[in-house]
Amino acid sequence: MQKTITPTITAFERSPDRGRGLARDTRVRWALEEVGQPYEVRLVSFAAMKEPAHRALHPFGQIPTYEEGDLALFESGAIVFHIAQRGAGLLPDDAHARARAITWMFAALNTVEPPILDLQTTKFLEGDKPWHEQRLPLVRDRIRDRLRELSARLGNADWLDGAFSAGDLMMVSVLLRLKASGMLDEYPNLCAYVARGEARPAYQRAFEAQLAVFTGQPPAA
Ligand code: GTB
Repeated sequence: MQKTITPTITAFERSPDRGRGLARDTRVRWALEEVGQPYEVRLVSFAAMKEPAHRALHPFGQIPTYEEGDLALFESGAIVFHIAQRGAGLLPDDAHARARAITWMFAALNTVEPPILDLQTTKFLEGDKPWHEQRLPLVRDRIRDRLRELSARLGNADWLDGAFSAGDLMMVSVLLRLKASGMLDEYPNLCAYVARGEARPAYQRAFEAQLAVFTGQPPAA
């Protein structure tokens, strides 16, 4: 990164997944680790997220946020993009390759993540609705459409467009939310793609740091 100011991000004080990588600070931590930027974390409770002080940083009262000097950002996509633009290794130098990597970030957030979020919503917030059992297969089919298309595009490649980029970081982050559903298993190349992302040392460090909030154990140096 160009600046020497250490950024501060926010993360859950208590995450429903107990720090196992599903909350969106993981992708921000991962991006920071990829570019070698040290960072600080401010943990926030669910109540504090809705207080004016936090809403000044995040109008929707959520995590993650990112503060760097007098710059304050919210939205994990915007934060990862900012980190990728400032640091080295997440966006190619070639202008066209860079534009394509950014396109994949948007594809992850705008095209692939929405049906995956629908699955979480219907599972956890709509389970008691009389139409829940009818809706579930429709939502699953919409996810399958996207997975089939993504799988076809990825083919046998390691990453979506040449070298690993912020586009892959975002796409792997989005797909990780499907692991527990078993739906990824239908697409072996996507499973391998996600595993490649998870195997990256920067991802491992990000995961361990988030988990450490819940275990109380500092991540291995
Ligand atoms: N579009 C925003 C972004 O990408 O930054 C969405 C941010 C968002 O949804 N933040 C969630 C949040 O703050 C945490 S990540 N929720 C609290 C609230 O809205 O009051 C979503 C999330 C949370 C927990 C799990 N989990 O434990 O499994 C997974 C995902």
